[in-house]
This record gives sequence, C-alpha cells and structure tokens, in this order.
Amino acid sequence: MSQETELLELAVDIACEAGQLAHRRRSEGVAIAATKSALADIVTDADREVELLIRQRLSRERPDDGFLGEESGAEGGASGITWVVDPIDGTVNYAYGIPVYAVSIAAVSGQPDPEHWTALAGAVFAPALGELFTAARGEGSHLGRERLAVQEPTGGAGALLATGFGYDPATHAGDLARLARVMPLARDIRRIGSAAIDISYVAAGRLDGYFERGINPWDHAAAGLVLQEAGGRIGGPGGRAPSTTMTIAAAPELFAAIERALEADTGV
Ligand code: LIP
Repeated sequence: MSQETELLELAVDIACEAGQLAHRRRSEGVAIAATKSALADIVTDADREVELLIRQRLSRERPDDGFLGEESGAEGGASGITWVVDPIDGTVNYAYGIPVYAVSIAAVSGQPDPEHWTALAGAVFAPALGELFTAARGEGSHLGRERLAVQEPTGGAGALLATGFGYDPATHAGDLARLARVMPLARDIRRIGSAAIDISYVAAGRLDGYFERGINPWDHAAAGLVLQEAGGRIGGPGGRAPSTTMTIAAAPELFAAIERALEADTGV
C-alpha cells in the first residue's frame, strides 16, 4: 500500500467519525461558543469538540506528525507530515441548520503552508448530505466510488461559478467589485458557504469554477487535492498558491479566464 493510500484511509476513517459527531451535535442543538475575527466569524462548541476528536485520533495513531487546525492552531511534528484540519467547514451554515457543511482533513508533506506543502491525501465529508470526497496524490479523486474528472464549461451559456464573502463587512465592497469583474464569465453564481464543498463540487462537475478572497489553508487543503487529482487547478493569481489574498479553483482554461478577470484586482 502506498503512503498516500495509507494516509487517505486514516483521513477517511477519522473524517467519518468526526462528521457523525458533528451531525449528532447539530441534531441536539448548536451553541455559539465565541466569535473570532468579526461578529459573523463564529465558532461553535461542536467545532471545538470535533477538532479535539480529530486531534486525539491523529495523536494516537500518528504521534510524530504535525497538526494545523482552524480552532486549536499549529503543532510541529518530526515525521515531515502535517495534518491540516477544518473540523466544520461552513460553520455559519452549521449554526443556522443549513445542511451544507463538511469535515475537511488533509495530510501534507513539507512545510505546512500552501506555498511549500505537497498534499498527499485529502478527505472532505459532508455528513448531512452523506457525501465523501477523497483523493490520494497520483491515485485520482472520488466522490464515493465515482472517479472524478473536471471538464471545461461548454455550450456557450457561461460558467456556473461559486464565491463567498468575508466575515468582515469592511471587505464586502471589494468582494462585490471582484464579483462584478468575473460576472461576464458566469451563467450564474452560487454562494454555498463552505469552501471545501465549493472546491469539491468543482472537481465533481457540480460547479464550473470557484473564487474567493479570505479563505484559509484548512478550508482548501483537502478539497484542493480532490480538484487537482480530477484534473483541475487550484491556486492564486500569477501562479501563486491559494491564499487569503485569493483562491481560484476550476478546469485550467476557466481558471485562466477567472484569473484574467481578477487581474485588475487592487487587493482591497
Ligand atoms: C468558511 C468558508 C467559506 C467562506 C466563509 C468561511 P469556515 O469557512 O468555507 O467559503 O465564505 O467566510 O471562511 O469559517 O466555515 O470554516
């Protein structure tokens, strides 16, 4: 068994257990534990509990690996492998009872930042939807058992694009200006509320493309590999890695078109 497959099997096992916990806690009622970068940037007790479960499982089964989680931060390891985790991506959806949220778990090698890491395995599990997206480097990506392969949009009606808006209202004018610049490429826009699901949907052909300013490494680490292994591209403008400045995800030609549409972006 390859290292990638071994890491993926563990990611899937833990993501499924963690997702079932998140789903159970949602059914029991969700409490907001705190706000973070802005009033709209919330964390629930479930976010924290789910990340703790994931961290404890990984610590038991791979004690020498590093960890980078949205809620509990970073811890170095000795193995050269780091687990990049978003316990509940789509937290606002989760808090409102919108069943579109996912546990995102990726294993990466190298420095644990998107500019330098090599993603080896990724699992995105949406428990309320009963859908599991997986990828192992060099071994393809799947939705359940279905092999994924991205396609460029056809038919001339434009691309079905997804995006998002930051938690800080001060960023919304810039987000809307960027959306206006990309709109000529689109047949329509979706705002799904979970970057991991957005990017996985591009891999599955449910969206043609995605772009968003302000998402974090844990939001895209697993889904980005799912997309790459389906023949898609994830990154920032100018060949840079995805970052809080901008993340674009699409088949290669559409990626370039979105990148060009954003190139007048003043970064506001
Ligand atoms: C969310 C992203 C989403 C973005 C939200 C938020 P979280 O991550 O998945 O795409 O629009 O602002 O960043 O906070 O739910 O893990």
